[in-house]
Amino acid sequence: GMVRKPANFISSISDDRGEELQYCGVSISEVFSQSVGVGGVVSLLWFRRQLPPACCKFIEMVLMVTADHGPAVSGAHNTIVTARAGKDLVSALCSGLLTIGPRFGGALDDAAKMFAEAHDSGVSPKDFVDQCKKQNKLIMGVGHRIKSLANPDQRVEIIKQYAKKCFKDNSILDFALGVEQITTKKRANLILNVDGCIAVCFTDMLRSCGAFSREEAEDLMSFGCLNGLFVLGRSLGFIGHHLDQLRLKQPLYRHPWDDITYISQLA
Ligand code: Q5B
Repeated sequence: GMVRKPANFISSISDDRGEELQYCGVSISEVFSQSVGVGGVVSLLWFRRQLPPACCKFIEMVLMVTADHGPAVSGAHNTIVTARAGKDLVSALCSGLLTIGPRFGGALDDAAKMFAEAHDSGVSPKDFVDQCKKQNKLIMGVGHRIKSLANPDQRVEIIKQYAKKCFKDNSILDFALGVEQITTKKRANLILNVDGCIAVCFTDMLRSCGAFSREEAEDLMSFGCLNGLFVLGRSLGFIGHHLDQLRLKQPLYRHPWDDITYISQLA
């Protein structure tokens, strides 16, 4: 008989071959007739399932609170400098995205891992903070340049309140808030930050919403899906900054000499 040539590619999230485009088996007509929203589309394409409405709404809230945090942060700054150097939208966007990492915006997956592992091990928040200090490890998802106990981050409040109201379990969030109580005694800006708060609430959601086995939830986190949420959300802002610079007809940026300390000397 005929032997089918083995395929070079395997894909499981979308299909455009039939009459209608499908996102994980759901036709594009149904995506609209069932009003699944952006959160529902993310849930189909990233998690390959239709998550309950409270989870889809949470995904949308995460995208909304991470959409922008002003022109001064690393990523927006890069986007603006690139736009002003005359580059196109995709280049300016990518230049901004490439700054997302462990210090800026890309701490979510590691924060989820650190807090979930610590919580699951049964260690107390105080002992966890001490262990990290002993190992000289920063706690991912803790600390902010400008936000502090005296200047709380409303984004964190919004996420926290929603998780408390809508998720069946908040144990990782509660553990992280216990950690925050200890770290803020050392410095007022060592708060649970926006990356950390989203990460712990998302982990509680993945574990308690009933749509994932524990193994599936762990896998998703190891694949980097939480940083993906920040990347997706902040892309909205970076594109906005690119368009804004063109609208404002901003010239090439050159950093002023008097704001650079030149220390070049022969060693
Ligand atoms: N210390 C965020 O640092 C920042 C500590 C800590 C224990 C910690 C720092 C950090 C972990 C990574 C993280 C996400 C670099 C941040 C974001 C999105 C954003 C951004 C925006 C947006 C800030 C001073 C002293 C030192 C440190 C100690 C600091 N962090 N100890 N665990 N996590 N956090 N990133 O203020 O004894 O004096 O030597 O790496 O979660 O990116 O808006 O800007 O939406 O765009 O520069 O919100 O916290 O302070 O690094 O000079 O540290 O605090 O060991 O202690 P800073 P540093 P000592 S959210």
